[in-house]
Amino acid sequence: MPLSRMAAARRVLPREVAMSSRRMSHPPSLLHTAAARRHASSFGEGAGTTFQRQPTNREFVNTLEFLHYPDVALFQVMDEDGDIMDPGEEDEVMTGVGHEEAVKMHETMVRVSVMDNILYEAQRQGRISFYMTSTGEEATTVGSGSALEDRDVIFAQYREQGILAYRGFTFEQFCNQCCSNALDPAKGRQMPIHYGSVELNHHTISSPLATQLPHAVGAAYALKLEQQDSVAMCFFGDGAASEGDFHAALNMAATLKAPVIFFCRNNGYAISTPIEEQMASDGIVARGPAYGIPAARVDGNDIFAVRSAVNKARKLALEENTPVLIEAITYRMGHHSTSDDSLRYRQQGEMEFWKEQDNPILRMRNFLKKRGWYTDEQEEKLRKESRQHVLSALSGAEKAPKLGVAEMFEDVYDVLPPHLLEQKAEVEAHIARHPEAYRSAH
Ligand SMILES: Cc1ncc(C[n+]2csc(CCOP(=O)(O)OP(=O)(O)O)c2C)c(N)n1
Ligand SMILES: [Mg+2]
Repeated sequence: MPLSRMAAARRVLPREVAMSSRRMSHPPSLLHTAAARRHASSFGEGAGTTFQRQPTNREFVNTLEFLHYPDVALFQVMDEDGDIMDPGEEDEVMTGVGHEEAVKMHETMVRVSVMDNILYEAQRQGRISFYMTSTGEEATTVGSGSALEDRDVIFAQYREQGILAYRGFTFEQFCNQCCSNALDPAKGRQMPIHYGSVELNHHTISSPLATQLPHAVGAAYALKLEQQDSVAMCFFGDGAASEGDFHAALNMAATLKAPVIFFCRNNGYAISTPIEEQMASDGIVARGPAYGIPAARVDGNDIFAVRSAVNKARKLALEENTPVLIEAITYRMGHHSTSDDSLRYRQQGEMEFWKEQDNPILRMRNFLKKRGWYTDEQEEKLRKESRQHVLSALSGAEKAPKLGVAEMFEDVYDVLPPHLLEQKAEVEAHIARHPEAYRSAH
């Protein structure tokens, strides 16, 4: 109530008054305020029209109460042992996942985790310049992928390789991007892990935090105007939710009624900042209703809970033309990036504890084995094959040609502006002075 009361102080000037007042000598705001004051109640007749305070749906009370947001529970379908918690409701909560889809979800998570380990090590060996693993968070992205349609457009932060893998992005494509070679669709002009795919409806990742959120709202609004029957899916981290763009995006989406799913991977850290130092609110979920957006919190290590939540959010977004916010509680089981050493700010053994205690891949494996849908031998084989596949994709990507430095300056301007012409000449002169350091550049 206090929130809506604050909002009630705002008065709305009907369009006819706004139009006619322009012809009067009083400034419209003065005229409006004076007329509204005369009518202390919600409605009133004045200046030939009806004034109404917004929002209209409220009641008056005589006791002042401050609003406290209650802690929001986590929606869970499958527990840590891989058991469905409410078997009676299985069809409903598992949203029709059968043997084939469940195995696909599991195998995608395993493939991504194998790739993450190899590319992380590849950076340590100096073969690529940077990498970020999604270890421990595979269920958030693969579960989302399984709930969406291929025509839904994805806006990711940087730790969401799972959804690309689910949509069929190959190890070769991941490695070409990370090696910045000529086969990378961005022509090697992005840092590693800044994937993008036109074919898979995945917008290119952008490092400045939270910039993807307003972009996703714009895309969702366009999809709505074009009646595309698809949504924009926007991933972001708990840290990104502290950026101004987050708030602008939620408000814009709510007022434009854009079908966008805001999906927060709350993995407990923004680099070295733990969640409790980042915010005093009950996580991110509490912010949805503040903007008029339906919101839910799910167990992000439970792939069925994620799938079910995204599935329902998608329906809601399309049927009711509304944004939806999902907060998935998970845990970052790796360092922030290859530039980070998380042992400097989290306890020795913390990561290992979560890896064994609450690991989305172990949970899904338990589920599949209990159903007789998968064996340890199958997973071992998959891991071995995936390892070989990633290693060969990586060495292929390393050997592929790189594009010349001139490419850095192309595809943005039709005619290069003077400052870029100057920079281009500077780079070329530098390379000409040090040819031994730039053998692959031409
Ligand atoms: C505008 C901006 N500020 C700071 C950074 C540096 N930075 C990169 S990642 C990161 C933490 C983000 O944390 P979170 O959103 O929780 O994502 P996670 O890494 O945990 O997946 C920061 C501060 C940035 N990339 N962009
Ligand atoms: Mg985080």
